[in-house]
Amino acid sequence: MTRAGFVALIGEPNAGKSTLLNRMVGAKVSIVTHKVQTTRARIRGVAMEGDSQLVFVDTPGLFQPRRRLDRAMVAAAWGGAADADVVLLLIEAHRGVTEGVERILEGLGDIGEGRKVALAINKIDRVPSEALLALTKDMNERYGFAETFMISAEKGHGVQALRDWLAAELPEGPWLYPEDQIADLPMRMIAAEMTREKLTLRLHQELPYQMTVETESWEERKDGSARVEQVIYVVRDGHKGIVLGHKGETIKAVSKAAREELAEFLGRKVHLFLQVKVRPNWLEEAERYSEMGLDFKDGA
Ligand SMILES: Nc1nc2c(ncn2[C@@H]2O[C@H](COP(=O)(O)OP(=O)(O)OP(=O)(O)O)[C@@H](O)[C@H]2O)c(=O)[nH]1
Ligand SMILES: [Mg+2]
Repeated sequence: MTRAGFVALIGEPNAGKSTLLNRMVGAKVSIVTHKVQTTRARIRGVAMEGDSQLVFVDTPGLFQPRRRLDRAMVAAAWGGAADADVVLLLIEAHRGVTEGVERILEGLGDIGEGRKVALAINKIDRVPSEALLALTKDMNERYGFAETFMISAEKGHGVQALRDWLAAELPEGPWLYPEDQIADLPMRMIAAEMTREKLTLRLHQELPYQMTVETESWEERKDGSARVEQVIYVVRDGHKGIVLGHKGETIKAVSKAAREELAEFLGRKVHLFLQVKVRPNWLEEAERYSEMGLDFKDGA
């Protein structure tokens, strides 16, 4: 008998949700940075475990939203939890029960009805194991988790046990995706995310949050390579200068890193062309949100 279902990964920004999704899938389908609020929309990755097909749903981090984009991201995250068969809450071992975690636990009250909610204490490589028992106890006194796992998404510790448990929890039924599919995200969006990751890693302070990347054209060429054109939207002239960098050095380095990653992902040659456009109001434009896979009205 086969099983299949959705596992939503929720948690504060930076908890390691995208790192865990990539590890489960065995490929990098969701971008990862050391900065908070990296993931902006729901990203599905597919993993097989025995006869079970686990569809992991990576979500934006849950935090107190201020701007329109924040609200749309948080709505997408809770929406992912509400649609899932199993919800997995990730917290960071070294940070413990933060105010942000407390707020998420309040929010879980409603979502928890009719679905299993499990806890994953992530980044256990950063704390001594004695600390984990106290944290497990504290969290389980606050919420009735079906199970608690101690993992390191980055190093892989504890991940197989989590996988086995999830595979057994999913409802019986036919698989939802072809067995060899690893992501449910258009290639042009994966490509735009790769460029956004490289930019985020290189740019400082607020800039990554005020920037978005879209794939404008994708052409398959006769020689088997792909020609990809992307636009980086920023809100100010000054930001454009920063993204370009001295003598265009920054954008050149970003373009090279993104092109190499995309070529490796596709297993063929890629020609990547980046253009920076100043668009003071992109954070208020419905079209930008739909390109990211977000609901504009949720950000109202
Ligand atoms: N030490 C350690 N670092 C980790 C682990 N898992 C993730 N990280 C790091 O934590 C940072 C955030 O990881 P992400 O996977 O981007 O976190 P996220 O929860 O998806 O973050 P948002 O998309 O912003 O909500 C990155 O620098 C990761 O390398 C872990 O098990 N141990
Ligand atoms: Mg993420």
